[in-house]
Amino acid sequence: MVLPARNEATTVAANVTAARACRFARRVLVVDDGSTDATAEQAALAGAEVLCRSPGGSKALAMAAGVAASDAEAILFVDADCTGLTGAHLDAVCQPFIEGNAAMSIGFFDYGPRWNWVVLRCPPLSGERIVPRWVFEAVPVHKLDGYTIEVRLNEVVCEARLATTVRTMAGVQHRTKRAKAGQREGLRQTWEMYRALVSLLVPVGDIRWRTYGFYLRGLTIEGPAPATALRSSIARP
Ligand SMILES: Nc1nc2c(ncn2[C@@H]2O[C@H](COP(=O)(O)OP(=O)(O)OP(=O)(O)O)[C@@H](O)[C@H]2O)c(=O)[nH]1
Ligand SMILES: [Mg+2]
Repeated sequence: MVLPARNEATTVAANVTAARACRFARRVLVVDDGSTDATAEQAALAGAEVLCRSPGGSKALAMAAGVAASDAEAILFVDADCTGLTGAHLDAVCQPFIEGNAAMSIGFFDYGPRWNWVVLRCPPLSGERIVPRWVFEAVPVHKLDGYTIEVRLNEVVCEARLATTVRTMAGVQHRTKRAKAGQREGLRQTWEMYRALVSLLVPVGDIRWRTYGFYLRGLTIEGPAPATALRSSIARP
């Protein structure tokens, strides 16, 4: 399991605890580059292995470093700024993957009944997802660019015509950039993130959007992941 984290001292420990409680987690690896707060210390105290890299990276590069440091055949990525996340949520996200029903299984934040329906049917940008290692490694190095990594992972899965499952993680949200950096700086960072995502539309052909037809055909929307464990038929590995 890989958690990219930069300046997430407020939430990283809770997310490491959730990650460690996931029944499918073998290792919990936090990749920190350039945090100026106590992210690394908090992560280690909560029981994660912490990989400290030099500043100047990006979310995508941190994820790549986490994958490189692991020998797992499948990687569960979890953002370190989630709130309300539990091991049971992560178990439920992993379940369709473990059962062989999906090549990529994704957990979505809980936006409430009206919006969840819409969000679950949009191309997923959520960081909480399990993929086979080869899917991550299939993203060319020059495309490991910050916040666009989720779109790149979607693209690999779509191109290979593989199945995806998505589900809402009940009660899970995250600290927004505005909560972390203040209104003005947070809005600037959010703008930069969306600018990077929209710029994927140009030049035409960088992302083969028509593959989303295959995504939707291979998509299964699962019931919400509960915050506490339900009885499951999956044996603990
Ligand atoms: N190591 C590392 N982690 C990063 C970097 N940038 C973002 N992250 C982490 O990646 C995760 C998601 O980043 P966020 O900035 O919250 O992005 P987001 O959730 O897509 O966007 P918001 O909706 O604005 O919160 C968080 O755990 C961040 O700490 C980075 O440069 N290095
Ligand atoms: Mg976030």
